[in-house]
Amino acid sequence: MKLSFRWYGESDPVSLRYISQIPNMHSVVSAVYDVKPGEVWPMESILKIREASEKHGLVFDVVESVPVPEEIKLGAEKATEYTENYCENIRRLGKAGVKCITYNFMPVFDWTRTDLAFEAPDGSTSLVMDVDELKGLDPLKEDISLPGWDQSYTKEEIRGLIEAYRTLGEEGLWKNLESFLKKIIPVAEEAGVRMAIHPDDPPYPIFGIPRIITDETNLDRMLAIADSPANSLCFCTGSLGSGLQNNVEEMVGKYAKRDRIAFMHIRQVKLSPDGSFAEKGHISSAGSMDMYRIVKALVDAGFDGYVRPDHGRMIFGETGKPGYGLYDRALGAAYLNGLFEAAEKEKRKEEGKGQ
Ligand SMILES: [Mn+2]
Repeated sequence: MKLSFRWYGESDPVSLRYISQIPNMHSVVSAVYDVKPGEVWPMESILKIREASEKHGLVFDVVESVPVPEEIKLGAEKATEYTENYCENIRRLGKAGVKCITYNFMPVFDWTRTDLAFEAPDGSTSLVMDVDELKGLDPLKEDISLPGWDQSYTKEEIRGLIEAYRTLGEEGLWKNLESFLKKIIPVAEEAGVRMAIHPDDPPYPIFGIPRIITDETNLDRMLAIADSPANSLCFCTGSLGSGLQNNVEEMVGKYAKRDRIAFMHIRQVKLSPDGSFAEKGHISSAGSMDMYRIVKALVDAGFDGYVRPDHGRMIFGETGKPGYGLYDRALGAAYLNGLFEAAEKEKRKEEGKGQ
């Protein structure tokens, strides 16, 4: 595996210097942030990230994300032009040495939570989702805004988008994903890039807006659209693990064996029977997922893709972007290093090769 860390560019309070000090760190996961979704990224901006990474002995070979504009997801008039631009971004990133591009196909809102700084008894804070708080809210009827939502939309625009997606429905969204993949996957193959779709977070419909990258049945359907390693998953344990329907430990093994995981986001959630969840420290005992089983499934399948600690809590008094502080993610990275070392040694022992 190649250990990686997300970096939000020069304005990120977590510097590349700090990232490079985390043991075994290999890759920088970043993006060009000052270009609107649907537009082409300037080569200069891409190469700037590469140079900055190299200065700290790191490799810029994972992009998260090249955002898919709403027009593509909706199959709107501009979809063709934006898909061509998207293909151009894939080509440019491939030329710059990028091997993996993450994206998602979530309508309107990216991840959704009800609180970004819920305080645990130990004083740490993390992102949580309380399904009761969501119930009864209707963004078409009232002025609501949840943490994490794109603030660049006006309320009117959000209403328009929600209505358009409700009309489009799940099958309409599938159709648009299919047309998009049929165009971009051959380009990715040629560019030597693996496209890694991030699951919907959380993995169920919200406000009647369809969400389709949610569970095993739908992941199978998505991967079958283009049966190629270039059409792969960014397997996010936290996103899939916040759906009661998902057995994450088994799913990881299944897709890793088929070589359809290009990128792993590993984080822990504590899931309640009603579907509410809280993000936790990475260790198995803190939440609902067995992290050793997840890592062992990857190692046993010969996984050689990218891994990053995903959201962390805010600890040690750190402030900053919710989920993306340095300390808890660095602890997560150290923990993952330990799990991988143990699983690799275990595998060698099982194969009779000793340690
Ligand atoms: Mn994730």
